Amino acid sequence: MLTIFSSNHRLHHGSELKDGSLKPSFENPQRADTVLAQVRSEGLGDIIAQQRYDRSNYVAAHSERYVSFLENAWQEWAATGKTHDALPLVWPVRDLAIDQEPDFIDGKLGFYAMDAGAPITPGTWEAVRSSADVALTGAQHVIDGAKGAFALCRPPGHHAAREYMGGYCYLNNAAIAAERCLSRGAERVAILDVDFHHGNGTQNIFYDRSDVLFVSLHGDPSVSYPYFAGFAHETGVGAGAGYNANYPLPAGTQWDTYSIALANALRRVQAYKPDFLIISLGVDTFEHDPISHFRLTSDNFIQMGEAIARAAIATLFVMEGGYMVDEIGINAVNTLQGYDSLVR
Ligand code: Q9C
Ligand code: ZN
Repeated sequence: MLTIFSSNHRLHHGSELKDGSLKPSFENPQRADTVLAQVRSEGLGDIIAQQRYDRSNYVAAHSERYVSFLENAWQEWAATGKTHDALPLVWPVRDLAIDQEPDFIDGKLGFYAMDAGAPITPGTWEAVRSSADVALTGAQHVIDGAKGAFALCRPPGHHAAREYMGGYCYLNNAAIAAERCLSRGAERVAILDVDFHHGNGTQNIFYDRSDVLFVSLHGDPSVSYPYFAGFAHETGVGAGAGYNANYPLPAGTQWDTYSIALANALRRVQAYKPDFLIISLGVDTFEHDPISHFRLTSDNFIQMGEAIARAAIATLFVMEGGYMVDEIGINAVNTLQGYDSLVR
């Protein structure tokens, strides 16, 4: 299958709070470069650069003012004399005011973030928009008739909601790709999120809509990030009622349990009869992932790709998480090879 990649991802290398101090983020440039190297060494298929897309494609899944915030945040932060990563330190929880955007950058950072896990650095916006462009280029390939494509996105996107960043995510690449499919004639798009963490951002964007089905397998949010979304009772609202399906699974989940939930999720996807399937492909379900708690093996990712292929829907794979840098390439490409082995 075709891989779409942007070297602009290297412009984003931020930090995160860990054990009481700022350390280089687990979400680092080596991740995407390792996946790319594995795509090459395995001969998965051609590798192409992203096309440039207009910002209206981002606004399709986000709000105008949020996209403007992302575009301008570093300049506003740097104008205060700061040179280190921009991170929020105050959030409008519960009864605090959310009716107006703050004027000052410190307030804006909290207004547009769910956590302190999405640092803004000088190169963040260029990397973020390029990552979305990678997903859009991949979407265009399946729209044009490809049975599969791999958008090697970095930074990831599935924690980014219509109006907030978090969890290493800024623009929601999978959601932006889904909107592109709909704007080019698709009637229904399904997004299956297999990242270890619940895709709260994607759920948020499509929660009240029936034209995008969101299905997610993830660590039980009562004990795993993002903690405040991903429960089984979250099934959608209004026109979206019944078009959101969460499969929270306990810490320590192995393939025997995971594969049953995956089969149920795929049955759900097939019953929806989507024109396209988008996989939010996080491989942080790996047994040795440093921040997650499932126990999938590298071979299990081949089985995952085969199971997805049996659904027989044109599929765009969008890279999300996976933090065991040594194996992220093997596990991501195993999934894609499993898919390709049954789709021709
Ligand atoms: N000390 C994705 O996989 N918290 N995001 C981790 C680690 C945030 C993960 C805490 C995890 C976000 C795309
Ligand atoms: Zn994750």
